[in-house]
Amino acid sequence: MSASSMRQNFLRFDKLFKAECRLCHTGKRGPNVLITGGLGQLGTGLARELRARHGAETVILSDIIKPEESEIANGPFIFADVLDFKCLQEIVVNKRIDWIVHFSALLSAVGENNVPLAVRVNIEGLHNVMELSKQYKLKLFVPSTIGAFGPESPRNPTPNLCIQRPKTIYGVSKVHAELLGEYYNKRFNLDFRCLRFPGIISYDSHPGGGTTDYAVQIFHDAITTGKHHCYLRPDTRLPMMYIDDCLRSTIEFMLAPTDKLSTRTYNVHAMSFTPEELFNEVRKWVPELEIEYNPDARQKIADTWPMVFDDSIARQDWGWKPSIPLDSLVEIMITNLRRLYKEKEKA
Ligand code: AKB
Repeated sequence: MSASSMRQNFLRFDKLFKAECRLCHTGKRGPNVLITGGLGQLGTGLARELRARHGAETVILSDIIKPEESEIANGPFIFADVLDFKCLQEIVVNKRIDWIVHFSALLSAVGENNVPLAVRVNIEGLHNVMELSKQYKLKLFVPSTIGAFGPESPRNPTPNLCIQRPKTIYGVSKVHAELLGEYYNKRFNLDFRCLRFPGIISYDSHPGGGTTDYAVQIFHDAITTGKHHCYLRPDTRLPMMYIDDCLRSTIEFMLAPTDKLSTRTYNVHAMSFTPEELFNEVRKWVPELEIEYNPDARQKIADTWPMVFDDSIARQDWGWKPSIPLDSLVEIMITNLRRLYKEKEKA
């Protein structure tokens, strides 16, 4: 993104944030935000973006795992188990929380390996944050996913509203979240907002056990071993997005005026590629990279997911537009990972 469009985005967010501040406790600063599952792939990045605009103290990262020094260097961190309603309630009250961003969840591949835990975290945990958000009139963001669709859904493209019969516990839990959130919105006026994300690609944080993880791992392998073992077939097309677009979509959507929203759950799209297409792009930077395809259980999951997302409703309603295409994504990943691995070597 160019410096002038970054500046334009910043000014636009700033105006929307000021409007938001009139609605919450914090007077002139931004809303107080609690991020659950904050040490996963998206939490620290979102905290960094929000803190840069409105001060470190306004965003509390939470998780049940012990943070690295670097993850807590720039603002508050607190232990929070989403299965413990009282623990969450105490944080909401004591820290005067206005928004919850509920990232805590088991993703598609790990969910299949531990269904009871996925049910607890993804469904019971959601019930806790939803009930709390209703009681304390918080704004609640819950990410959904391309995994909320199944083989009966149209797959190229997948519209915002169509049949959803996912075949993973992750997908089932996300459809449950979408429906319950929309119900709480209509029934109790809960300000529930939900984006369906594609596979998210980032260099400074790791995805935690999804079906789209290969699209991050291939970059690490390109720089370290020069060989990538891909667990999907070369022609498996899936929607993907660079993390900066994902975080920007979250902030823009959270700040979108209510009267612009014709629904509470939106598809967001950026690009769509196969492992072979990604491999060919990465090889422009690392010509010696090799790939071997050994499809495993994740292939079965990917075969039921959308190939291309139709996000026209998000574009129409609140102006969603991705800004990072595949070639830029590959350049960002390779140059930053080269730098990070060099720094690691020196340390
Ligand atoms: C997964 O692969 O499970 C996630 C997702 C697409 O929601 N990355």
